[in-house]
Amino acid sequence: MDLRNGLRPLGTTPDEFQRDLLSNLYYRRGTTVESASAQDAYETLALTVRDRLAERRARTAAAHYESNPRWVYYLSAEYLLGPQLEQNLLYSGTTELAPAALKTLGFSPEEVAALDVEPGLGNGGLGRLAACLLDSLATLDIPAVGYGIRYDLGIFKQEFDNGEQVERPDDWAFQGDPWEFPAPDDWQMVGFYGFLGPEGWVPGEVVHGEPSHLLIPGYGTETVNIVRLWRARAARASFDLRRFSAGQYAEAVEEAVRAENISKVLYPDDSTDMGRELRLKQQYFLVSCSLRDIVRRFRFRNADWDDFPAKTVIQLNDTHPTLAIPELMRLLVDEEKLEWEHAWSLVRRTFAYTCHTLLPEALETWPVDMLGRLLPRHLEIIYLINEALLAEVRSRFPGDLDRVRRMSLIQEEPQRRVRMANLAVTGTFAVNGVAELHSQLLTSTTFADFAALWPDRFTNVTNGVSPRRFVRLANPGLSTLITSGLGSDAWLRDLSLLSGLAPLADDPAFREQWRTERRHAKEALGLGDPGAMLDVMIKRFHEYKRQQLKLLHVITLYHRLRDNPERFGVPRTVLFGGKAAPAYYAAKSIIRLINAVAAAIEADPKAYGLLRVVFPPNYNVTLAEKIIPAADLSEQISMAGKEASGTGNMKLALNGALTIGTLDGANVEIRDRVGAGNFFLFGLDTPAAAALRASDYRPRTYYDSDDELRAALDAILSGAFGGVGQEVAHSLLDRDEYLTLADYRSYVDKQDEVAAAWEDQEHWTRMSILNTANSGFFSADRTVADYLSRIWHASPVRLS
Ligand code: B1H
Repeated sequence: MDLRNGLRPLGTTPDEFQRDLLSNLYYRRGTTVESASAQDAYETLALTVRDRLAERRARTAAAHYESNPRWVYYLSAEYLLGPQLEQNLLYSGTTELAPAALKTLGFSPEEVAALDVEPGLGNGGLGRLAACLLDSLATLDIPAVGYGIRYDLGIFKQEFDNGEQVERPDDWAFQGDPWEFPAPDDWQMVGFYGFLGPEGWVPGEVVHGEPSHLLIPGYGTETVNIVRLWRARAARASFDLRRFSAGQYAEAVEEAVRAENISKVLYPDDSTDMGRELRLKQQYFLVSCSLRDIVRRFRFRNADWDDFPAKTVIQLNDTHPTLAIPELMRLLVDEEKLEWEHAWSLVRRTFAYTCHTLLPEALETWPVDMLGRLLPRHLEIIYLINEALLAEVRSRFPGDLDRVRRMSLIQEEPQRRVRMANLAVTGTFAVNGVAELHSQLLTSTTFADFAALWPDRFTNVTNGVSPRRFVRLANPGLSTLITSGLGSDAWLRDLSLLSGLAPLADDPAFREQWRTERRHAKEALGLGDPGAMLDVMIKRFHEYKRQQLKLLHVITLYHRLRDNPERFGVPRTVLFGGKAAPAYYAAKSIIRLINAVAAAIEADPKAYGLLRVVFPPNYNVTLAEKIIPAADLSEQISMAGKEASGTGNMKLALNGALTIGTLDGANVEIRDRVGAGNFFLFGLDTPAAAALRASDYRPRTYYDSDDELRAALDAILSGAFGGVGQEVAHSLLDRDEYLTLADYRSYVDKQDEVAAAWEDQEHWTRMSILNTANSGFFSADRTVADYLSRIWHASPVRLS
């Protein structure tokens, strides 16, 4: 097999791999075996693996160019790609070659893997979903590019100081990033501020966007796609030599610093828009660079703008990249001189929008003043789009002024603000929620008015996760067992094949092997007693997710064991993992209280061997891959009607954890598939929760009438946990926005059923196997297939 231009493919034998490793050590790292550090070994291995993917990338790019296909462009402010080394070893088929080759350099695979820092360019589920979709797009051979921002500092590193969360900067690329290909010559220019003159927008500030890309290989195919990440640079050599010479060192670099601040840091807020203007600048920076790149790529093979929608679909990952809509209008009308209506018809057929929330406070809006100052022409375009929208609303619903007010792209009170979600719905041909329940609630509540106007625009695409990363890489032992149970590893590319495990749930020998693998994963995690049930709640901290409900249960268990240790029952390790937004005080209080309760239980000899709370800091993809395979019980306990989907719920079920959960997000679909008998359901459903909230909800009535609940809250209030967390208890008693007290009894009783079920390990294992067997639907490959058939309509291009 020859590559284009007569290049021969890199070798796949151990000798060839080792020779390439040494050659990279000498010629690219510039060092020798004798003086190689662990970092040298890591980077050399990364380069050797990357080269093998780069070769496939070259062939993928050639095949894509040749076929001039319809492209899927994914615009996202966040990507949580996870550690790259093991994945790229697996996908390039070199996993077996690496250990021996490293040995010649004098290093073990473990010490080298420990240097593989994950790029934490996202907050949580939304960023990880983006990474899973790119993985599946490549696996399904779809021509696709992800666009994002190359933040210098990713999501903060979480540490605990006296039980309190402290945030440390995450300079993930401090040592350089061996996986990245910088492409500084593909820079784009981005304008901000300025004024609208007779010739149009004259920006007052210009910065450069410099891209680099990471390779996104498909599994079991030769396709290698890319994710292109933009980094902000000062537009010109902005170093002020005169000032520097005069000793004004800070002033000398002021302009460069201001420009480069745009891609300095990921905003660690996953519910409200903070960071204000800089955040808005980031959003426009991403959009402007990416659209120019998309247009440049369109022009390689196309000349006619009318072909643009047929060749291009741009998916907006939530509203963060929504400025792409007015930006493309600006490019077409102001620069390409298309008529407004013509341009609008192209734009409306190009974009699609995924909404990821139901929390009203998470729907982005931007002050008209700020947006108009930063992007005067875009505000003007938004006004023009709004005029047409409101004219359509008035003609469809004459006299309905309230509807016009609700649907307007501009909110008037208490401050004039641009509603990004309304803009996203108006400027796209498809809008999807991320789970069945979520999509239903979007059309019946959040976007009810828009659904009445444009019913066909709305659809659902239930989220999914990468089975390669979250089963094969995270859980190699269980994966081997699954492969032997199914007689093939084809499940890694068609996860519905997992259903073939169902009959094995009745096979005692298979159940024994299943338990063994799960125990190994628990031992590898090394937290808590491997004989205890591992009960995990891993996700961002938010009051709607209700870590506080889990904590009340822990305190109740603790009280029971203190009062009656002989009758305690099942030993448990309760594991929490997750970060709180730095300015989200209520969430940080819950973290501190969890750590205080953990310490109190740890210090009490009565709890020894029965109950333990562990909270490893800095939950991220790397840690998730260790925790998920070890988990027995998956906590999915958000207030019904609040969690859009969840994806941790899918990862845990796929690895054989049983779920205790509410009817929220994708929990509903998980329960439908794994069977009600293999799922621990509790709590109010969405209509009941909404009704209770709308009524005169009094959390204190639950406190007054439930002895165990009262004891748990009283313990916090009386200072039993080092005097920490009183504000958490007060907020529950006074307001309890997320109905924690209303769901407490149902939750605790259901947990008692969980404990009883655990006592019968044969039955539990059966349920565990059935969870895995029936979760094949939650592959991100299926999610991408749904996006393809409902929204993208793009076709695979395979390498010949
Ligand atoms: C989700 C976000 C999010 N929904 C704002 N919304 C952000 C909102 O930095 N910000 O401003 C960042 C993130 N993230 C999550 O998306 C949902 O809560 C989950 O339920 C869902 O599974 C996930 C993926 O769809």
